[in-house]
Amino acid sequence: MHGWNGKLLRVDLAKGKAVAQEYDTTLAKNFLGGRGFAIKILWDELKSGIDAFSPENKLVFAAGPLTGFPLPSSGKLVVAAKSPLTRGYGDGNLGTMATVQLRKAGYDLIVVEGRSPEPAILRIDDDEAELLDGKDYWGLGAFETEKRLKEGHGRTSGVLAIGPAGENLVRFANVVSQEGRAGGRPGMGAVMGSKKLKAVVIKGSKTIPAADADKLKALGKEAYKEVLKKPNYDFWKRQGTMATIEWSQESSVLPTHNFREGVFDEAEAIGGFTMEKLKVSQRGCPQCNMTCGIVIEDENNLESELDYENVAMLGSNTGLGNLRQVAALNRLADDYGIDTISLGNVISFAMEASEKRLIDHEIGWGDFNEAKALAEDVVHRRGTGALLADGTEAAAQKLGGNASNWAMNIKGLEITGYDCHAAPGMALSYGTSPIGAHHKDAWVISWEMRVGREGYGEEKVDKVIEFQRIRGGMFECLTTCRLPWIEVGFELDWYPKFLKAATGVTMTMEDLFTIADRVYALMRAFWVREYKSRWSSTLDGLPARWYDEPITKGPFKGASLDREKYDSMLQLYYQKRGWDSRGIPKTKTLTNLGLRDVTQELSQYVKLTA
Ligand code: PTT
Ligand code: SF4
Repeated sequence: MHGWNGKLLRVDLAKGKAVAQEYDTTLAKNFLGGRGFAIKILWDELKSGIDAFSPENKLVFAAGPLTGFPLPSSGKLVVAAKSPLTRGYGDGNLGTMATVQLRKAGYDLIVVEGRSPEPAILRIDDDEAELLDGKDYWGLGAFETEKRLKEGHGRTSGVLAIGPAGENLVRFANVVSQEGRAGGRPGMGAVMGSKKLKAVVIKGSKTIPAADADKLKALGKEAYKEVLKKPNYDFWKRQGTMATIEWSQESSVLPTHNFREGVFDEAEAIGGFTMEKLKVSQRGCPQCNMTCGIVIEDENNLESELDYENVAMLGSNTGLGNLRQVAALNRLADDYGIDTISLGNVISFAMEASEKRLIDHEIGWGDFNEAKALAEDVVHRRGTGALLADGTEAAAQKLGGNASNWAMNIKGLEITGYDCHAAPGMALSYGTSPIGAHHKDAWVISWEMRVGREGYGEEKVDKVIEFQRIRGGMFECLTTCRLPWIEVGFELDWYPKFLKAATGVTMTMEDLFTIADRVYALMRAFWVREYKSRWSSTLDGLPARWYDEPITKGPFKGASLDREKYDSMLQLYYQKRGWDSRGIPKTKTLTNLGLRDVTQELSQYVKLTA
């Protein structure tokens, strides 16, 4: 094989063993890498209905066929498992040196199974892989863990770590690297914690085999130059994703006060231009010349790397209009290893519950000190924090009444930074995202603002599917960053060329989209296998707030979504995907995608439509 190393590292934590295994070329060609590898392994190897925190769950770290080569923004890694938050398929994507080192060590992925009796560190150094005692690291933040591991194993090592949130099984704990790269929103850090795996430290020194190394090198050189030439490049380097704050405010989609509103009175104070004045440095993922991690000093004069989602969810959505305070919450989340998006959601949920006097805890909108104390309590599962550590869906069930109407999640995963009262296309994107509410698969909102936001027409369904194929399929399987394409206009047709030079395999965009559809059908099958007869199209529905509580401010005052029209859009989406009216892939669809074996297993749990 070229491009792919053709090898995975299987780690059995209970036995304390790590074994290299070769994998089949059909896995590479049919599933490509990253998310594709992860879902295929989780589908094949997990039993239906296991507890996500049991040793039977498996944690997959998967790179792709372009990872580690000198190609634009190719230093990314997918981390996946059955999610403890949603109880469905969960994954995330982070930029990290660990992914480059993994590929240079000769592997494309790591599959971690079982549970270690004591805290452990997985060390990989080319062909050597061993489990080290992690007791001295347990309880440390992700930053200190990485620092110490690099001191012990070399500064160029790649490190993936969890913080106390993962150790304490907070259901939205994630995996952290490089003090500001974090991934695995649906609790991948908690799965790592349940396995008592504190960190992975990787060093590799091999050359990744390319089909045409000279061609790949030349293409990479040309591609990096092309990125630099793009007209939006300079502005991107100034503000990165943070420019979205002003855009969201102008578009009336900036989540505010637990998604009650789409405009925030203090948006300017947390926006991209304010951030520019506070900027102290800039960081990024390996292999990238668009480095978008912009660092400011927080309330305590400590460095914090900001992104749009972090600031929208910890800022406007909680009513906090002070960027250095938002940065302090963001830093706390990175060091403790907890997802900023869900953290912002649970804090704003608590603020609303407090306002409605449903909890015995006083916390007002924009109260930084209370928000910080609550975040600490979530991480350590104390008091109201314990209620919130399982996510808004579980918290709303415990509160009862109509709390689930304003618990802002879909399938249990908290909604990311776009209010959809007046954005039905984006709402469909959230509803059909394969991991629960996330914008990563189909960020159609910017397109939707241009074509007319009121409509529920077919073109919106088509756009959601098109974006899911490109972003959720192609980029997540190639495991490269999608931002060069979406943010500066780096053309998509580079990717089949990179793939050909790396692997020798010719794939058209259509071929890549077929892989994307296969991966989507399998992710959906995974959810259905977990939910069984409880699966229905209502799981792709939206929180009642977006239908029943119109926004009261800004240019879209009075707007809310129409439930019937949303449901019709959803049915059209299913038809176009070849899924039935419950949102379950039909036998014919699965068979056409080469997933006949999936129909056999799935039909044990639900009746499939021909
Ligand atoms: C992603 C989600 C996002 S999406 C953000 S900011 W964004 C939040 N970042 C967090 C963080 O930081 N710390 C933390 N403790 N929790 C966080 N949770 C949130 O996680 C990130 C960039 C960004 S910044 C985005 S959009 C793009 N995402 C990509 C993706 O998903 N796939 C892909 N092929 N390329 C992408 N490129 C961009 O990467 P999840 P990162 Mg992230 C600190 O994890 O679970 O996927 O959720 O990885 O290395 O930090 O880069 O405005
Ligand atoms: Fe990482 Fe940003 Fe570069 Fe993407 S553009 S690879 S998120 S630094």
